[in-house]
Amino acid sequence: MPATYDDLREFIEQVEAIGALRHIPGADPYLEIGGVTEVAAGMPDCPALLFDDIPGFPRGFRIFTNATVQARRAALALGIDTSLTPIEALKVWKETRSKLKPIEPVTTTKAAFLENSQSGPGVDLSIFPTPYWHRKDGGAYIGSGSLIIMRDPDTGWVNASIYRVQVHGKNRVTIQFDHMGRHGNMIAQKYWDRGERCPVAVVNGEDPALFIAGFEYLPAGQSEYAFAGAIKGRPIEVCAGPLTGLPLPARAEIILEGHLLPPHELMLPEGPFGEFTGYYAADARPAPVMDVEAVHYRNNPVLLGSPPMKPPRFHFGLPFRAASIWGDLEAAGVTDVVGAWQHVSQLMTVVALEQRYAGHAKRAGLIAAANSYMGRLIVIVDEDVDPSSLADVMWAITTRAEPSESVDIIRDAWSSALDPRIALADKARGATSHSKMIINACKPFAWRHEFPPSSALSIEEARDIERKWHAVLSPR
Ligand SMILES: Cc1cc2nc3c(=O)[nH]c(=O)nc-3n(C[C@H](O)[C@H](O)[C@H](O)COP(=O)(O)O)c2cc1C
Ligand SMILES: [Mn+2]
Repeated sequence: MPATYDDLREFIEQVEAIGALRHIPGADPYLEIGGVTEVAAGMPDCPALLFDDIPGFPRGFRIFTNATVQARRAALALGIDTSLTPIEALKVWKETRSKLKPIEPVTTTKAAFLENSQSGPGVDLSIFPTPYWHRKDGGAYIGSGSLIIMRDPDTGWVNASIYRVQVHGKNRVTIQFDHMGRHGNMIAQKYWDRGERCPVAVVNGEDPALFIAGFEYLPAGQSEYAFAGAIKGRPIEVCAGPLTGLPLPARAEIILEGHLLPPHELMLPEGPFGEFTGYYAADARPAPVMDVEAVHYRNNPVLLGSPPMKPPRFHFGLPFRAASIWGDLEAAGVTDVVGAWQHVSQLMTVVALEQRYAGHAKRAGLIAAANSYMGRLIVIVDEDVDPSSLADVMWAITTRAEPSESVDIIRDAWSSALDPRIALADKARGATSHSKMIINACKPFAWRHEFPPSSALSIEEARDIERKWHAVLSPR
């Protein structure tokens, strides 16, 4: 069943309907909204939060956070059955994702975001509550989960992915590209190379299918809009922005239009900004500047806020990158994989498989390690271990792995300048790789049948007991 919401507001209603929304009046955008978001994301049920009555701003100018930080709401956003366990839901997503057919957006001239507009000298971003998320941040960020829209001047390809957006005064923002290979940077560079400014739009308060699409690694030339359409099983409606002509999601909440200035004209110090590792890996650095020349917003606009937080809190309660790795393993011909997961906000990858031949587990481990961005720890477990349960995984490591035999270290592997454990001097000379540890926590292949049997219930047995004895074990 595909996702049924048409915009962020309808998603918020669906979150409310499953009892997962909390209304928070009166919180201050300076650190308090960020603080409440972080505390709530650390609670067992990680509720979603809708902030209103924000001091200094009109009632109705709202901020929505923790949208998809919990597994059930990540499933809701994808239109996956919310009664599935997290690992079952991820499996459904892995299978759906491999078969998704892009659905191109359709154009409309009726856009909700045109209800209110500012332009030229009338642009004033200070009318929106803009959180200062973490204490050591370099400023307020209107874009923590916002889509950046640009069009390739040669091919017409429209890219729509997430880069953070810091506010610098009433009509200026910076956009941060982690590296030069970000599609937004590649497109902007084409304009800059011709001595032109790059038309750009920042979409704040997009629906969660767009939010998820904006995070996917899609090949250059493919549009995140079409991927979001595929998630929903119907096209995203877009409307040409009055200033840039860029296609913009018609039902988005707050949209900034303008131009990204060539770096030789102006750059501004950006950040620092609390990162998903739970650290500030870099100080303020120069970033491209967007002159905001028009702003459009719906009545009572809702900003979608998704600040990075200390692990295990993460933007997505289902580890989507683990679904990609699971798909990569299958594509590489590794059979019998029964599950994949990531813990510690993507920094640890676990693959579960049913060992069929000597070296099978290591084969999976090497592929998973190669594709684990910034992840130092990769663990392979047998099929009876639930990779989504850190407790189960640690049980396997401490009982089935022998450190002197079961650990491999891979050097000079994929990380990033955000890695807190890479020395600043190394980063400065571009040495941002790190080492990865693969732990084979499977029963030793050669004597797996003689390995002491587990005394625990199987996953199915435990599930049957829970079903039968539910009323006694969890009385309402
Ligand atoms: C909430 C959130 C914030 C992100 N912030 C940034 C950012 O500031 N800079 C960046 O380069 N990537 C950021 N990313 C990662 C990119 O969105 C992601 O890698 C995406 O696939 C890049 O798309 P592209 O290939 O079209 O450039 C963020 C992702 C999420 C979910
Ligand atoms: Mn892209």
